[in-house]
Amino acid sequence: MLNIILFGPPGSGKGTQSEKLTKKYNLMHLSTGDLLRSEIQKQTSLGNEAKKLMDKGHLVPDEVVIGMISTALDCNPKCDGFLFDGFPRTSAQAEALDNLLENKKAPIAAMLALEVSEEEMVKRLLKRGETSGRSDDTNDQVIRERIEEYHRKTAPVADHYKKTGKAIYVKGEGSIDEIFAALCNEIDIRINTSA
Ligand code: B4P
Repeated sequence: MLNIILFGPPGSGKGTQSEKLTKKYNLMHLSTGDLLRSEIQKQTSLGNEAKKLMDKGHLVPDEVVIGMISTALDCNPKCDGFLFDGFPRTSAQAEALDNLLENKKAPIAAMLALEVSEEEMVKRLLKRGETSGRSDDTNDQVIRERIEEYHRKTAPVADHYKKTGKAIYVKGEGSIDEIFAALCNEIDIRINTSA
């Protein structure tokens, strides 16, 4: 089983690269952002609560997203591996993920972190907001708050993976194909050394 985390600030290309990586390595894509937006679309009580926080650029409570990931892991017992996109985003989520994967005896192989400048992220998200209909992508202030929230709560998660040598940094600026090739190169190194 190959379990990979795609890590990075909002607009760094996690969703974009996840689509390509899951196809190439036959992984199950688990995006907490997508799972939350699906709840919002269905207008569940969880979705309605999450929307209030997401529209302000804040994170959704840990217990909500951990519960979603736990359910998704249980529902897919036979897949070749998981690509975690946008999860974990806090230290508590990282610890919960370790525990969930320990039960499966399939730890994280690598945490691939995309590095992108703040101005580039803001530019990309505002551009996506023109067509995506995502309310968190249309307001410059909300985008800046998401980036602040990333520095406050999410950036420290990298230390969790640095301790075990699993944090790998990849340049997230350039063409989508160039970045994809760099990510594949890092994954292939891990696959070949574990074979
Ligand atoms: P997410 O859905 O995870 O989304 P994101 O961080 O905004 O963007 P992502 O990084 O995937 O976007 P991408 O670069 O692919 O989170 C949304 C919200 O959900 C969070 O703010 C939070 O409130 C909540 N949430 C989610 N997970 C949570 C968790 N675990 N805990 C608590 N709360 C959680 O795309 C951006 C744009 O850039 C696209 O338009 C794309 O086309 C473009 N792009 C990508 N690569 C490019 C490149 N190389 N060059 C030019 N443009 C590029």
